[in-house]
Amino acid sequence: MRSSTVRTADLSFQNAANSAGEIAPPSSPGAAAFAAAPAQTPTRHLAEFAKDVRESLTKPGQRELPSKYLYDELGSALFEAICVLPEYGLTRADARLLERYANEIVGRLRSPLQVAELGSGSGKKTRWILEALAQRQRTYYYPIEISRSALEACEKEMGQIDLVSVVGYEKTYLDGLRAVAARRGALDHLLVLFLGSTIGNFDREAGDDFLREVRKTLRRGDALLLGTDLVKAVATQILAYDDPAGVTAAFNLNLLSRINRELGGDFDLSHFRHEARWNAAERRIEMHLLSMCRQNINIREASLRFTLEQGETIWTESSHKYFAEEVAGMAARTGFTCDAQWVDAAWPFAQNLLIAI
Ligand code: AVI
Repeated sequence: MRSSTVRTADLSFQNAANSAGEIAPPSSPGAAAFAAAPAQTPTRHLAEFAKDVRESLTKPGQRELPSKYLYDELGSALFEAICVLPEYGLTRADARLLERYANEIVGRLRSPLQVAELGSGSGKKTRWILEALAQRQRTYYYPIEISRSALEACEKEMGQIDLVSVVGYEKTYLDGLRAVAARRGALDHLLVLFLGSTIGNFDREAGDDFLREVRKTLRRGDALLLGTDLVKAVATQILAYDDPAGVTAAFNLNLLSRINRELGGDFDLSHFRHEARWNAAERRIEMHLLSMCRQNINIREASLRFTLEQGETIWTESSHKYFAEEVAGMAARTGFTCDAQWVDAAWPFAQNLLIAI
């Protein structure tokens, strides 16, 4: 059977700011929305954008901007380009593991099983899991995504797989997951996919909090397939976030352009340089925008004027890296057990199968 439906939720969720607002820790660059937002931020969300920008840029000490705002339409397109950069092996490793081990992963799960994916994007990588599962049972797949265009692409692509029915939820991760959990039958098990190491864009504590929230929506025996990018040579990690073609730099700088476009900012992009730093203590890559000179900034819609000193930075994103062995601890702290782990040999990255206990 082929069938597909996009369950359009409240359209106010069709905005990156709103989505990530639910999952991002309030005091850090936090979680990426990981999805395309509309080209124009609706007026009602501009006020929230302006407030977030004002608050994060005026933090005492390190100035910040929330990473969720990296993903406007242009930012999302640049992120897609990052995913195919030779230096950014993360996305390919994620996909390789799913392709290679889909049968094994599915073989460890209980039937009947439904599948939900947090931030599905177009769902390309998920095809392997769905095809493996469809060999044994009719499968419901619920992509949860705040970008309607990504959701529609996903619905179109995955709806082609025999014995897979797609019901998209245009909602935030946790709202979507709660809706999926509420509609399943008493005997249905759930597999939640959280791929691509998006968990790494949370601060570690906030990541644990998020996993606990996911766990609350699940029943004992339900599963979470969690993708985690692993610690690797520092030079490799830096190149992945500071590629010679300048795509990641453009992705980072676009945040200032977005503020200029949407909030009447006057950032001069030629006075900034993209920086990727390895923070060894926190085991994370940090993206910063480095001010190349002393400069005055005015952001009209945020009612904000401030001076950036030469050498001062704005911290825009964190991407935490993991040791394969630490995932069991994350699982234990958040109500899961780590049942199995698959690690890519070419690009250290792990798919972790967590089971709710
Ligand atoms: C979405 N997320 C997992 C990416 C990462 O690797 O942290 C975002 C990214 N930022 C720069 N390059 C990729």
